[in-house]
Amino acid sequence: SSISNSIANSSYSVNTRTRTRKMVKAVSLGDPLLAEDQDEAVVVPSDHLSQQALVPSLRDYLEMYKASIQDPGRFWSEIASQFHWERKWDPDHVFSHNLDVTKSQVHIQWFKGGITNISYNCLDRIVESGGGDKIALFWEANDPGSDASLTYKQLLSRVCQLSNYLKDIGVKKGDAVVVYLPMLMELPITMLACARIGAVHSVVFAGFSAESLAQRIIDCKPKLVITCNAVKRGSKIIHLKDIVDAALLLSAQTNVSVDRCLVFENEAAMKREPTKWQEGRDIWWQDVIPEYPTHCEVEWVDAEDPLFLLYTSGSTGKPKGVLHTTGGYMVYTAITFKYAFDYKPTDIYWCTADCGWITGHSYVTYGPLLNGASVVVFEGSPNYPDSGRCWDIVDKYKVTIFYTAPTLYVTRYSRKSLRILGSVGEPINPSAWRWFYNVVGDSRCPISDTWWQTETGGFMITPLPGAWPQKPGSATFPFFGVQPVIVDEKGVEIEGECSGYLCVKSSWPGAFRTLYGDHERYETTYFKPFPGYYFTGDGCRRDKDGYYWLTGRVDDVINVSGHRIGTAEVESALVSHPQCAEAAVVGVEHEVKGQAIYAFVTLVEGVPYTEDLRKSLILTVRKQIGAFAAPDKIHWAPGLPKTRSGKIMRRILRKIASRQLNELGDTSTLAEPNIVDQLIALADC
Ligand code: 6R9
Repeated sequence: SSISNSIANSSYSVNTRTRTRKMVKAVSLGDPLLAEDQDEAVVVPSDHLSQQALVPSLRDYLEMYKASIQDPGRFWSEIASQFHWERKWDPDHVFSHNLDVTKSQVHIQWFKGGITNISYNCLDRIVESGGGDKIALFWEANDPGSDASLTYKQLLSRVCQLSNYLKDIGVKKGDAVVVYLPMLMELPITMLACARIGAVHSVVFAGFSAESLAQRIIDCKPKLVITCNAVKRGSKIIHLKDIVDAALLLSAQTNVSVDRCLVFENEAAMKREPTKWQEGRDIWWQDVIPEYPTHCEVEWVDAEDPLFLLYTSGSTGKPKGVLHTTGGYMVYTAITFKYAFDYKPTDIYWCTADCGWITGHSYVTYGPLLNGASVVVFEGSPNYPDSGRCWDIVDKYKVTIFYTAPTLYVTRYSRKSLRILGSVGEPINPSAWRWFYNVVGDSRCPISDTWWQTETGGFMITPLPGAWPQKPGSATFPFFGVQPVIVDEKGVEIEGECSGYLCVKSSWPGAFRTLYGDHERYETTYFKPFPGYYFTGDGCRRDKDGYYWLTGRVDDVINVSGHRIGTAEVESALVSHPQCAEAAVVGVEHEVKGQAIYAFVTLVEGVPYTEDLRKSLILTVRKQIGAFAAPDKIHWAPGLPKTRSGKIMRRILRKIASRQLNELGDTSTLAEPNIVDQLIALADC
């Protein structure tokens, strides 16, 4: 294909060019570089690193990459064969897809007809091949000094007990189970127990409010909700069961009733006594689960049977239920984990993400366990009791692969055990990259800046450690089987050095298959903007060497510390406040969080804007969505800049929010142009 050729040609030249360049640049690695210098700054892997890497050179990568594009069926069949399948897929139809909405319905299928189980592949397969006594999970509690661990054999037993319980209460293949748990070992256990019996888990991040949880419960109508009584986050105790109670009450008002709520007693946070209880519905985990047998037959499922639902923010108010299926997701998460982190069986791996997000699904639970890895699961926050906590954990477990978000580099100093660093969630700027590399990684550990999304299931553009020179701030090249394309406004593919909208041509095994209950929205959001392609919602630049540089969302999604928040969600929370008439939310650059939420609000006539009202508006958002979505700034607006047809001109609001007042552009199409001056005058009120 032309894309792989263009990468091939440009990258070969990088390799030779950068080797000579190293001598000039290597000494200045820690220096701040000017933006125009970015494309030139490279970090060349040491020979030692390359020699031991799974993919030792760019040449090896290109060979594999070309094979994956030229004959995807063959390439992926070979990889899929490493797993256990009760029955193999049809070798003549390894995959089938249509990404072109103008032709017919969009559909993606991989390994259809193949029968497997991901929980079996994560656990039984490892135990049967002699890995039973290896630690699967190291669990580190919120409070230092408290920890636990499970071997693969023990994890399998725990999973089986829960699976048996779920079966016993009538949970069947295809039923949804909502999981509202913090980072206890019971969270991955629950995911694996659902998968074992073919139930579809939907994990809701335990920082979401009762309203947000209810919204998700109403959408997927689970057979039961699994939660815990309370959790300690830093020095605060959060009563999760109360939040679930409120959510179930709200769901019942919409005629979605949930018969059962399984509650894990998280003693470290709170004893069971004070927990509010609904007899008949609520049941303590510890009272029932340990009674069940530690063996549970696997429910074999089709590769295309659903594995999980994960809700994510879009540009309208209603969260989207991203649906992943079993076979393709399994193969894709496993293999991306292996290559992007150059995984070796001796590694100790820690991913700081919560299982409430996709990173926790693919790279805390499934990807690493499918590789038989030892995974650190951390309940707490990285700066509790102090900012050295992260590094204490790295030392304690001798972590070799550390995967985190750019905002998490709280205090930064090197740890000897580290071998590979990973970054995810938002664009990492070159100076943060250099800190991570020079200080945390002691100029020794390659950084895998992994670009991907809830929708993609696994890594899409990522460095492979040791295979090629890195450029600080660039996610570098596509993973095997992934064909990124950059298109212009009209959807025309641009070749070579360019910037535009990032799309993906063709499908890959980890791709999501639909939005739960709304295939039309799936097509409209992702496949209609640029027919023939999957549209990512991200902007992207490709430099002259073929490296990809992600530039952030181009739609109405704000990325706060790696958490996706739809502007429309925050807006609808704000306008639900009785004194708020209208709201427009934009993202502004933020030094630590990447982006911050900036809200313009107009008030109901006659209502004065006060400090109390500002606080109460923020509280409304915290209550409706969660603390992480609270606006950093409320900008009181007497009116919003609108076109004559009534469309809010967000472009102008973004400029006002970031105080780029001489870049407001054309304001002549506004219905009331003088609004802009009023907003500027009120900016610092
Ligand atoms: C995995 C995850 C997806 C959005 C994505 C993009 C941003 C993620 C990134 C990155 C630049 C990276 N993003 N990784 N931007 N470089 N390495 O975060 O999934 O929560 O769905 O967010 O995050 O904007 O479109 P998700």
